[in-house]
Order: sequence, then structure tokens, then C-alpha cells
Amino acid sequence: MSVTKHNWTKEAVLNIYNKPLMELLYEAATIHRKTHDPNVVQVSTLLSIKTGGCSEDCGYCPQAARYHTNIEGNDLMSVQQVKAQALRAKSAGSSRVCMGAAWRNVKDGKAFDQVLEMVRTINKLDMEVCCTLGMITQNQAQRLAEAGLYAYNHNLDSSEDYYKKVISTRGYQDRLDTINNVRKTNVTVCSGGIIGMGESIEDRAGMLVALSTLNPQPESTPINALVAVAGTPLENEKPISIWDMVRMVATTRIVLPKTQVRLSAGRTQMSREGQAMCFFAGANSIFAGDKLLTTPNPDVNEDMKMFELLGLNPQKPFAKKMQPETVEASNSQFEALGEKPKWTRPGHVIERNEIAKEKFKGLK
Ligand code: SAM
Ligand code: DTB
Ligand code: SF4
Repeated sequence: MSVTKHNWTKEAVLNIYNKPLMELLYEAATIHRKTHDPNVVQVSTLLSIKTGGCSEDCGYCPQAARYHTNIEGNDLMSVQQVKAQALRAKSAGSSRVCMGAAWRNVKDGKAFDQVLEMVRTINKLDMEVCCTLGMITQNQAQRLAEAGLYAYNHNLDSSEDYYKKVISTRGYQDRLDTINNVRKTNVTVCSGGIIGMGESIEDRAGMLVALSTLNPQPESTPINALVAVAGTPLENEKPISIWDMVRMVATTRIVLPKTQVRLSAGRTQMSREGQAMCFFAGANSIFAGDKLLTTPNPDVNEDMKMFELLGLNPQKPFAKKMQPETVEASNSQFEALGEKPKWTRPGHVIERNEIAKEKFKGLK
């Protein structure tokens, strides 16, 4: 078994990231094989259950109401719609459904009760259920756990320093607090970030250091390449090269040896050869389905052909952790507390976010 270290320094992580590529790949692949089956890749399907109209200013995000991005917004989906989509995902080979909502944070009430019912419904289909709903309290995490949630996704997104240059409406500590709230339950933690937002390699290393200090480390870590969407403050960022993605995946594998590293947004820009190198470097999960939340993703059939070509097999549900039990709403041990937590709103000025917002105002 590989030893998990929680005291990585940025310098040590940078040394790994910058190694000659063949050495980096060999080291990452060696660690990968100690803890994981290198021929098994976990497949998740994303489902945007509530799209667009978000109050936040995340500079990468097409769903922020303040930018003009041409996406089609939608109110919260019904439980029946979600069930139908989950069944489709299951028959296409997915073991997990990840439901995303364009919310700053979860508020107790009808909409959250409906999400809890979605969690119960998908868990009963014997699929792993993940949610990404923004910031949550410990009580909300407990209620999700009781409904049968398997994982909660909440990304650190970048280093603490660079995060401040991308988002001004919530702080890094809020993110850590949410992760901590999830950690107090039996729900697994999914947390990673985005590369290609104009950050330095030091920032990428900083994010990995922050993730590595979590104890236990996250059970899964999405590595997204920015999808630069027109109208967002980051619309003009140049696509990252495949070599950056491979290095980031390999370094993540070494620093977080047991996590499932997920090749997330940005796969439409990657060749099969590039993705194969990422799997060799330790990636062992993908988002499948022709859409991420609002942007395109490779065709499922093409992904399955790639799996066949590379001799990869989709991971079975609950291969890493037992299926949680679902408690019905009527038997719940946890009442809604209707808390109003003091999530922070740093409110500093990010010039490019302001410019994108003003441009939108001009278009209205
Ligand atoms: N609203 C919730 C939140 O922000 O926590 C959940 C949904 S949010 C879209 C989930 C994650 O998607 C973000 O933290 C970010 O890492 C990723 N993401 C959003 N837009 C992206 C983009 N254009 N390119 C790559 N990743 C993106
Ligand atoms: C994650 O790290 N990446 C996914 C999931 N978690 C929620 C989202 C990617 C979104 C890409 C932009 C879009 O499709 O809107
Ligand atoms: Fe809202 Fe989440 Fe997008 Fe930020 S990333 S604008 S919180 S949907």
C-alpha cells in the first residue's frame, strides 16, 4: 500500500510536477498500481438538476446570472425526470449519477426536500449518488447521508491565492468548512479543481497541498480543464496543453495516492492518445454522457470504444465502499433546522469579473 502523507510542501509537489516526463509517469503509474486496478475506470454521469441563474461570480462559470452566456436555464427537475435520466445513465454503463445545482448554498425547504427524494430514488436503483449543490451545513449533510448519498462534490478549484482572483462572493474557508461538514457524515468527499484559468504551476501545486492536508484525503478528485465559455470573465483563456493535464493528473496521483482521480471537464479537446496517457498516469474515473452540466462532453459510444481499445473496464457501483442505506423522509432522525449560516462574502473587486458583468449590463 502507498503511504498517504498530509504534510506535503509546495516545493516538494513542484519538484514532482516538473520531473522529466518519463520519470513522472513511471512514478505515478507505480503508485497507481499499488492501490488501484489500472484497468478499471469509474464512470459518472452528470445531471444538471437546476441550471443557470446563479447569484455567484465564479469567473469560470457559464451559470452565473451576471454574465451573458447563452445557456438555457431551468428550474429544479422533477424526481421522475431525474429517475428517467438515471436509468438511461445506468444502461449506458455509469455507476454514479452526480446531480449539480446552480446554487450558492443549500436552503432548507421544498427544493431541498425534493433533492433528498432524488437521492433516495437513485440509491434505490443501486447506483452511487453524488450531489454538488454549493455550501452545506452539517445538518444538511446528515440529511443527505440519511437519504443514501454516496458522495458530495465541492471543489477547492485552485490555490487559496488564485481562488481570490476568480471568485469574490465566497471564501476558500467556506469551501473547507463545507468539506468538513460532509466529512462528519459517512458521505464520501469529492474535491478537486480546474486548471487553465491563468493560474501558475505554483497555484496548481498549492491546490494539491491543500487537498493533501485534508485528513482523510478526498475519496475522489476531479481535475477539470477550463471550458472557456463566451461571456464569462475567463472566455479568452488559452486551452491548456495535454502535457499540463498529464502532469497534473500524475502529480495528483502521487500526492493523493488513494483518491479516484477524475478526468473531468475538457475531454472534448483531448485525443484518445492524450486520455490514454492520463489513465496511465493514474486517472481512474471520467464523466460520461454527451453533456457535462451545460457544455459538451464526448459521445458515450466513443468513450466505450476508447475503453475497449485500451482494455479498460467500467468500475462496478459500490466497489470502494458499501451502499448506504436509504431512510424514508417519514422515518428521518434529522429535522430541518432552517439555519442561516454565516457563509462569508469577501466582496473584493476582481477586475475581469466586473468587466464581464458590465458587458452583460450593456447588452440588456
Ligand atoms: N453551484 C455549486 C458549486 O459551485 O459548488 C455546484 C456546481 S459547480 C458548476 C461545480 C464545479 O464545476 C465548480 O466548482 C467548478 O470546479 C466546475 N466548473 C464550473 N464551470 C466550469 C468550467 N467552465 N470549466 C471547468 N470546470 C467548471
Ligand atoms: C466537477 O469538478 N466538474 C463537473 C462536476 N464537478 C460538477 C462540472 C464541470 C462543469 C463544466 C462546465 C459546464 O458544463 O457547465
Ligand atoms: Fe454558481 Fe456554482 Fe457556477 Fe459558482 S460554480 S456561479 S456557485 S453554479
